[in-house]
Amino acid sequence: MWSPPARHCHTPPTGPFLKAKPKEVCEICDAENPTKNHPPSYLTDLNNPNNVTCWNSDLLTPDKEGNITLTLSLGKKYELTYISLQFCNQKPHSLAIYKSMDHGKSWQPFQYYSGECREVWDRDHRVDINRANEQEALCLDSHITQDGAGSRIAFSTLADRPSAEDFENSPVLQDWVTATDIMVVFPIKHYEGRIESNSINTNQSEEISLSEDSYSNKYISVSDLAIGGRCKCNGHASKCNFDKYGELTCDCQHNTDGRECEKCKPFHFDRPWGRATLTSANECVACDCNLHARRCRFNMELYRLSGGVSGGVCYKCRHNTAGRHCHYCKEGYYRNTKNAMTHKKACRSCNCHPVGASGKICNQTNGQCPCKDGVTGLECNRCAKGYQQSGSPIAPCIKVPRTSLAASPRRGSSHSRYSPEKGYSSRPQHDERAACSHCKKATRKVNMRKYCGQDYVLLVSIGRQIRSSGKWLKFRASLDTTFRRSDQVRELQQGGPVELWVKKEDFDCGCPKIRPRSTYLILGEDTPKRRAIIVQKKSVVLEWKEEWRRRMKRFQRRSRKYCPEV
Ligand SMILES: [Ca+2]
Repeated sequence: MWSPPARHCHTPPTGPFLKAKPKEVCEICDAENPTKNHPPSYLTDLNNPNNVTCWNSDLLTPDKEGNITLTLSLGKKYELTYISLQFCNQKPHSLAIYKSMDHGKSWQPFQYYSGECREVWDRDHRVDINRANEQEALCLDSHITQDGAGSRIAFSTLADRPSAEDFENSPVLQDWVTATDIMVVFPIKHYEGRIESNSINTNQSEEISLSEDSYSNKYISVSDLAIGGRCKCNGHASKCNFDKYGELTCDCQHNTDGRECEKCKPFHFDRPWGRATLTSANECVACDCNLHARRCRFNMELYRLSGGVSGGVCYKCRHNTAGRHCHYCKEGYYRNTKNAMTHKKACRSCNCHPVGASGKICNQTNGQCPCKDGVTGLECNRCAKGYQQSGSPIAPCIKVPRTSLAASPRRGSSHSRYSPEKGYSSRPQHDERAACSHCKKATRKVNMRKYCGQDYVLLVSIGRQIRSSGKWLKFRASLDTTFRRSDQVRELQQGGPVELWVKKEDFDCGCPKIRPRSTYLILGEDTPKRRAIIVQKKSVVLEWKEEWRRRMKRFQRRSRKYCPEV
């Protein structure tokens, strides 16, 4: 940008005791000679009034084309408050200040100066700045018209901008004052006329005197270029440091990142990035992925739907989880409630049996696979009661023929054509014909006769097994509904705890078939045991279906008439 001018002339300062007007002195520049060079470093050295150092431009000769420019790279984004230039001789008639926000790729005007704005810059002199055009550059002539302005031209970036009072809330002005580079342009064209009126002495002597007509405005000479501003960190840092590449970078806080803290740190995308203000730090917040994801993104729609609480969406949930927050198990897996959702083993494989199940996807909450007809078990790996293995992969379990029901279902594994690797196993309740021969044919239906034939009819929820003593298995239970009252039941509290006793040999044979955490309709006879409902030979135990309730209510109403006695 800068090359040493061939020759410079200046008028030495006038002392108070010197009456004669000093003569202009010209000298040949010499980059090697510290007293005769004028490098750009003199723009930014310490501005000492007793030893003024000046940067000088090329001579503004008529044949010169283009402009004299001074560019300054700030290296990163700054928010500028002022730019000032101190001139060594007469202030130039015209100059322009441009700024770049993209390290010099593009430039936009910041401020113009000229005695003839229209002629030199094709701009109106001093347009009004209002809230609609706060990023418009002004063209001023104050540096010429105002007396006592001295040899300094100072541009205040926020002067005359209406939103300056509320700068923190004005993205337009925050953008306006932001710059990575500054360029000052002195248009040569403007000097042409004057240069022509002064011939340039080509004498090679080192010091020459010229006419009194000042020659000093034929080159630009600046003693000080000062720029005021702060490292732009969007309110998220209190200082800038040099990073490992030697570049000035904000010391970002509030989980922000980037040279200007202009974005959120990785994995902190639960809320949109925002500039910190006087009232809010606008901190970036980490995504909630239950420790199953390392990456996430922000979704504005979800953020709005949540009422401005959370907009993070997790990427690539691991450990067989799924969902925005990796908060449930993916298809083919179900929740292992023994572990917290954040645990690596929060989800278990469904492991649905390839033959017994009609699909591979189980209930995501309880792990129940979809079983084919007659198949039971969480993984659909055995035949239900009353069914036996068929050997067909389409209907692996078929109903046991009625004739054999009273006895015991045949074990079908001996006929099975399944390979052992597939592991399809039958776990019949009745292994030995003799062992379960005491079981009578199971009742499937309750009629008025059966209803009347028992002391009580109760709806009982079975809890966990408590202990087994001798031949009895005991379960914790609660009395849900009394459809038919008896002497024993009168003393039991509705909804209160009772025990259910079943003979171990009956339970093992599945007569009755009782599973914990299920509800049963029990028809039975009073026993001397006060707090226990004892399942006996004559008892009827049926897994409860809610659609039976109306029928039970009807039996209850009719019981006075139809049942001989209570
Ligand atoms: Ca200087």
